[in-house]
Parts: sequence; structure tokens; C-alpha cells
Amino acid sequence: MSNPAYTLYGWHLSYFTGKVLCYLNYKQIPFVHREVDMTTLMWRIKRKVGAVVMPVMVTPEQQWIDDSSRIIDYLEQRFPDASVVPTTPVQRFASYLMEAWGDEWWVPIAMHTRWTYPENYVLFEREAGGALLPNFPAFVQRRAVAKVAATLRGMLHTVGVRAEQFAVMDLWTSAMLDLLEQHFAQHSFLFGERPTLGDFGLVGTMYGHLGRDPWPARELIAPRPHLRAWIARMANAPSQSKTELLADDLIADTLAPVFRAIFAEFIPLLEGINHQVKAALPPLQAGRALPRGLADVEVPMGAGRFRRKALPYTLWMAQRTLDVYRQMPADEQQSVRDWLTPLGGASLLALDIPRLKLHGLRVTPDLNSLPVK
Ligand SMILES: N[C@@H](CCC(=O)N[C@@H](CS)C(=O)NCC(=O)O)C(=O)O
Repeated sequence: MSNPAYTLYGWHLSYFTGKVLCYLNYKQIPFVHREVDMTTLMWRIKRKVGAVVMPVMVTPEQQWIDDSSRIIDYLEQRFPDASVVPTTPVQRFASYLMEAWGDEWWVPIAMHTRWTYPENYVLFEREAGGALLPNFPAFVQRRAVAKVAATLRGMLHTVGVRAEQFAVMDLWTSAMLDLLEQHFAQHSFLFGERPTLGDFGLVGTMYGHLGRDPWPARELIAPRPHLRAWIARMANAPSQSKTELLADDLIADTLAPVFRAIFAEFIPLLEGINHQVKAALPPLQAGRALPRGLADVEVPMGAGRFRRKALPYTLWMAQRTLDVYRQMPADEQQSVRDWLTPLGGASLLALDIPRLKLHGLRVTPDLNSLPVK
């Protein structure tokens, strides 16, 4: 392609920007990376996609696309070589599920490790300040960053970063990172020797937050060299030597405990959100978006319990995963069922989510698919 006219707006500090940056590097798609300044964030992006959010990608045709999953879907169509979507059913389904889990479940962990340890703020202040108001004096930048930081801190309670839950979250994180360390000691990526959508979902947490913020980089990632090496592989353009996923649609045994945890913890979260979304639908005026957050939902986290607000958006990610299953022929669906049932995941396929459409950071019920009263 001669015209490298894709532009990605987003900060290295941002979870979902990290996901797309790693993807663009892997696919070797020519793009321009622009840090987001205040005007772009608060005015241009808001006007174009209806939300103050990053990342946003602008195509050569001047189409503005938000949401990391939609950006990747769009680029997969345009750049089908080296597809990140596995062709075999179990790896394909597992990859979408990993994307949903990486995107959604890990948010409280990433926000906890960033905002609970003040030493991380120096990097945040420097990078966000330079990005937001590039030509302004440092004291003005610091004030602007303080406002953004206050907004982000304001979300901590919503996503479950609550002091009384830190012990459960810390135990969970350390056990899960150990499992990933054991996996990456044996495999270069989640499903073999090249990354898939699932790796890009999981790296969202690991790139901007756990891997770059000083506290988690030192305390959580440095002691796990194989995990650290995977993050580095994800962040850099690929070496072309090994490009295969595991043969025969296998999922490595080292991921079995990870998927067991996903099924034991993430499915209850999805069920809890779905319950609340269904209750919120009847009073909702036609065409209106659901609130961004609903009431608390309590789910297992490791051996403990974890409470956070239910975000309807998370169901859109689950719908995306389940659509992959629904579009499979019967024999492929059977393979997926045979894989996830012994791991405790059968109830995922029974999740009956009202059809949802995405608008910025919110979802709207798709009225055409609601039951007729
Ligand atoms: N699901 C979206 C999430 C995007 C998102 O939450 N981005 C964060 C920065 S990493 C943000 O802009 N948050 C602003 C907010 O939550 O209001 C995606 O995949 O891009």
C-alpha cells in the first residue's frame, strides 16, 4: 500500500490503544500514531464517534472508527493476510472468548495496579500531560492531567477497585499471572506460535498498565520472565520464522486452568449483567441507550468474592463471542461444546442475551430482535 493513511489516535498509557498498537505492528499495516490532545479528545473524537474515548482510528477515506474490536474487524477485512482469527472452531471460539475476557475482566486489575500505587503517577503525568497540551507550560499540563486522573479515579469504585477487595484481587492476579507464566514458558503465544485475537485482547492489560507502569512492571511482570517476553513479542513486529497455531485445533493443557477460571468467574459476571439488562429493558424508551453502569453484581474471584457494577457493554463482547459459535456449522459447534463442557463452560452457550448494538461506550437494544409484546 503506497498511502500510509491510517491514523491511530490513542496513548501508550491506554489499555485498548495498546491492544490496537500491538495488532497494527503484528500485521505490519502502515499507520501514523498520534497521541490524543485535548481538542481531539474532547471535541473531534466526541463529535465523530459520540464518546470521549480512545483509541479511534481514521481510515484513508476519513471514516472514524472507535472500539478496538471494531477497528480490528475492519482491518482484518482490509488486510486479510496473516489473519488473527483462527480458522479451526475451538481455537477460533477460544480466541474470541479470550478477547472478551482480556478486554473486560481485567479492567479492575489494571486500574488497581495503576491507581493504588502513587509511584505510577509520574509516568502518567508526564505522558498524558505532553499528549493533552503539547505546547503548554508544565504547570498547565499538570493541571489538565489532574482533571483526567480525577475522572479515571472516579471510575475505580464502579469497576470494583475497592479497598476491601484488594486482598482478593491481589491473590487472584498473582495466581493468574503464574498460570500465564507457565503457559508462556512453553508456547510463544496463547494458541501456538503466532498471536491471535485472544492475544491482542489479553495484551491490553499487559501493555499499557502491567507492563509499563513502574509498580506492576517491577512487582508483577519482572519476576515472570516468560510473561514479560510474551509482552515484548506482542509489542514488536513479528519475526517471520514460526507461524503455526497448535495442530489439530488443540488448546494447550497449560491454558486449561485459565479457561476453568474464566468459566467459573466470567460467566457469572455475564449472567449477572444479563439479568440486570433484561430488567432495565422494559422501562427503556425506544432507541435509547442503556445506562453505562447498572447496579452491583457479585461474582467469584479465585477463592474469594468480588463486587463491581454491571456494565452492559460487557454483554456486547459476549454477544460477539457467541455470534462466532452461532455462525458455525453443526459439527464445529459440537467441537466447541466438547472442548468447553469438561472445563465447566457449557452455560456460556446458554446465555440468552437480548440483541445489542454498540454506540461509543454504551449499548442499545436492537429493537428489531426484541420479542413482540
Ligand atoms: N471497548 C472499548 C473501550 C475503550 C475505552 O474504554 N478506552 C478508555 C481508555 S483505555 C477510555 O477512553 N475511557 C474513557 C471512559 O471510560 O470514559 C474499546 O475496545 O476500544
